[in-house]
Amino acid sequence: AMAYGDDGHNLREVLATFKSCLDEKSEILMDPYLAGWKGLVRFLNTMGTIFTFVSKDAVAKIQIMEEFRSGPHKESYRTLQSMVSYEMANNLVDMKKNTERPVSGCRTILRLHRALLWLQLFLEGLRTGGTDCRTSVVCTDSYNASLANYHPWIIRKATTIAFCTLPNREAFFENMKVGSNEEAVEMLGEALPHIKKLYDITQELYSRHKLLDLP
Ligand code: 1PX
Repeated sequence: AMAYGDDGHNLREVLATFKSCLDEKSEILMDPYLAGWKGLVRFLNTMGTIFTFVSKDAVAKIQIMEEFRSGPHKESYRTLQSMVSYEMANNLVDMKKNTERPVSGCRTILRLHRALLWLQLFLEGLRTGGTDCRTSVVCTDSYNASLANYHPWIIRKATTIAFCTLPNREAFFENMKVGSNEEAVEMLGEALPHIKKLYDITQELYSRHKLLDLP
């Protein structure tokens, strides 16, 4: 398999993409937000085929959003804020399950938003964990504190099994292609506040519009 970073990408660049999401009005730009997720999926694809079920779902959601971004209302999907205004004003958001409307951008982004909390917790755990910290434990704890609350039993089970295959912290940092362990820790310390900010702004936006429980 091609090692991560061979195509000129590394995790530093991926996380920097998230940093570039905020515009001058503190709105979250859709294109770099999706580009950030695509970079994470590329990284995930180097972690073994056991994670295929995860990357497939992430890719499907990215594609839904890319279709909105290239469709007739693409300007309305320029930022997360404009998406929420547009879909709410045009009654495009399904508040109940099993209705006939097509999937909304709001519910699709909500899934990625919840995954962003997992990412934040996981990276923070990697950053502050000792050299002998177990990444599978850090990953499971982060998952249980975030996404697991929204997943059915079967997904939680599959996810927990896949986490057991994660390499140790050193190999993980090696795979990130950002230099020494110390440099990886420093890079994470620089990137995490930006990810947290994106998460907090989206959380506030969704909470204000009562969108946090979209089916
Ligand atoms: C240095 C760390 C970088 C690691 C990068 C990993 C990027 C992971 C990208 C994961 C994106 C996951 C999106 C999941 C969205 C979701 O919750 N989907 C569920 C609900 O969707 P629905 O449309 O039905 O309402 C869906 O059921 C999910 C199915 C797949 C399981 C998702 C498990 C996510 C676990 C977190 C990622 C683990 C990767 C660990 C590798 C270090």
